[in-house]
Amino acid sequence: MTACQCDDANVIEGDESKPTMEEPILVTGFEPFGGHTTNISGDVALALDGLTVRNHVIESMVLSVDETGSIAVANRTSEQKFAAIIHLGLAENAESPQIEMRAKDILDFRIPDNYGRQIRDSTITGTGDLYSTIKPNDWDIDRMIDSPILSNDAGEFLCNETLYRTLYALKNDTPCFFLHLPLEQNDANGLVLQCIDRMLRPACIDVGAGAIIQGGKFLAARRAPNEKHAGWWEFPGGKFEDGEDAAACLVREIREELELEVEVGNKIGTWIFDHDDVVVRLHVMICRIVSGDMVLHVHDKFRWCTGPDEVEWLGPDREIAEAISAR
Ligand code: PCA
Repeated sequence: MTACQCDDANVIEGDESKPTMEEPILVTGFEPFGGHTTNISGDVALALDGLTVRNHVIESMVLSVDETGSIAVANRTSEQKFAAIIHLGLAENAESPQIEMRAKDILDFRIPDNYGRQIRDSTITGTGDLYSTIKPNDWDIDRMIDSPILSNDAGEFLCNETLYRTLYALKNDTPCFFLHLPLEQNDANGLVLQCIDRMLRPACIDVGAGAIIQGGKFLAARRAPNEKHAGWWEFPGGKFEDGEDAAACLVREIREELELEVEVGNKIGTWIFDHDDVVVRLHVMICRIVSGDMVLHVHDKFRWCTGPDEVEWLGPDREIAEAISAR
């Protein structure tokens, strides 16, 4: 390589003024309130201050449990852009962490806030409920730390008010939601970091993966040397094209990759897998060959497997092979 080519490779045009720091992530918790002497949400926020997720530094704030606290982040968003905003609060009666998807346009305090304010049966703006700007379908919630659940009810107190005021103020698509934490859980810090990672990672790409089954065995194919992830074994398939579902995608992909005509049967399951540069949602379907003689186009080898341990699987495909074998 000449010096010139080498230089070219490292120069990104117009990059001189680009700041090296990415936008920060804002994590907020609350001070204790009601009869509590502590509040896990404020403790977690402080514990994460200064950590880095996907190249973004976490900045934390502990909010007062009153109107000033509820509006603090809304005010900050007018001056500063964040890569993601996650509000934390204590849900004293919850058994699991709750991913709050909705901020209700309601205030109805059972107890006064820390300033002595007690609002009953009132709205916040009168313009209706607002919704968190995250895509939980891309999160693989079932496999997250401490089994969080999706919730549509953030209460009628300060947590709801804070989420509402922040969403109302946000003029862009900054991912933002509220995580209610129960009084006790195993790893609140880990869950919050995992939520932040989910907020910052790319959207899922839907991919069909075919479990081609014949004579009690299932087909594994090895990615050819010139393909991405060369040498790893996988279930044949590929990205959904516009308008396709998993079945239509698999009929087309298996025709293109293997020159086989297949009939698509039941779904085995869905797996979300983060390859770092892309996140895929694999829709794994049973396929049965109806005609054709196999010709490999993107693979260099195939094998009919009876169990999950016979090849070096790519990403989640080993887990998928286990699920198929267990049937
Ligand atoms: N939880 C309260 C307000 C502050 C907090 O941590 C709530 O659920 O509204």
